[in-house]
Amino acid sequence: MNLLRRRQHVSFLCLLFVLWTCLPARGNESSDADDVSSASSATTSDDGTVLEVDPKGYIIYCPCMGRFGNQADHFLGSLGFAKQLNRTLIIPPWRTYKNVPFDEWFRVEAVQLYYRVITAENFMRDLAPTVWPEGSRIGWCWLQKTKDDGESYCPMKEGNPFGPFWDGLGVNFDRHMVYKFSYTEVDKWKNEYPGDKFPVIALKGAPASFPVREHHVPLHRYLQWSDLMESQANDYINTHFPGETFVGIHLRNGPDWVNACSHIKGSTSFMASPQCLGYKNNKEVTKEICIPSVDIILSLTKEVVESTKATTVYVATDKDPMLDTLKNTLGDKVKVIHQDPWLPQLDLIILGKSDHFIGNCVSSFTAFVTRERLVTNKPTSFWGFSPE
Ligand code: GFB
Repeated sequence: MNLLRRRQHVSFLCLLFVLWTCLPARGNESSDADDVSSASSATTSDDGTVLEVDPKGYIIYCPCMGRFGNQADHFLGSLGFAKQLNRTLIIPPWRTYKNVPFDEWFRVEAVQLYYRVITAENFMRDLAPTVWPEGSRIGWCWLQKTKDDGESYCPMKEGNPFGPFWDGLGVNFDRHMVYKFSYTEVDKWKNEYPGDKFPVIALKGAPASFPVREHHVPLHRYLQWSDLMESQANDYINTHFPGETFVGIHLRNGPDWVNACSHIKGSTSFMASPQCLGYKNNKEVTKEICIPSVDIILSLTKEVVESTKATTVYVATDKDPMLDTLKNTLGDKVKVIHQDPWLPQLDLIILGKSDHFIGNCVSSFTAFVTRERLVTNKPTSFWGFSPE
């Protein structure tokens, strides 16, 4: 009698299990059972290399806010977040008018000194077929949208650059997940979204703040230019001002900037301004800091050229290099050079190498150079701002 009851109980459990495995994916969540098993094994790449799969899972995001400087800020925060989550960071390509693989511009090996990372291109080629196969791809967002028929969804691929970014990696999403926690609530993320249940977290935007949080600034030491980028910048220097002491200046003066600076309205923090004003401060972001006058630019450049005994001024700008005005002020003994390079990143590299750099405190393009120079211990000044 007891045996019969036990058999009935076991058959009932078997029936439940069969029904459960036949059910379609539940609501917002994924059917992760397949992904879990693959996440704890190794896989083989096209060239025969055995790739370890990270059982703790992966995280990727679309660098879909702003241009390069903004994306670099987000990269540092996302790297820090991935490490706290203990998931491998799938490094997204940079987003310009196209996807630019991270390793075209930077050394992946340098980032790997800090933490586990893999480029998105390598992940998609070598690991996605087993760890994140088509049919199991969940798009994660904070705010969902609702379709006309009332169904809600994460707009992962809506608009530019979102759609082209994921298309560039060959990713479509099968389901969505609305996450509940902020990026500072790391323990909640870990407990609620473990790697065995959710092998890949693919976020609509970067899991990071803009501007970069203060404790993530030092991570910039792991952002090192690729040999190809370094050699292009060095070639330029060696051709135009080899061995000279030079001052690098960043003039952010295009129409988008003039417009942005009209919104400062006495705030104490505006875009990348913590790079000069600090993260905890009550000083105002003045008009002179955001969009310095010609007088400010000329007098500070002259002062720094004289104090460093520089023989060259390298001007980087998105619009007006002020070449004639600078040449008139600095005289014949100082070369004033403006390259307008095919890649803005070449300006960044050269500014980073200058003996003294003067930048725009509100710009994240400047902030990239500022952080690099903190790492290399080189001096930086800002238009319209004196440190005391
Ligand atoms: O880098 P970024 O986010 O810095 O965007 P901001 C500015 C972009 O303008 C750069 C170009 O990525 C370059 O493409 N650019 C700016 C320059 N300065 C230079 C320069 O000296 N040389 C070269 N070659 N190119 C934010 C934007 O810019 O400004 C936001 O990210 C928005 O989308 C806001 O437009 C007003 O922080 O300066």
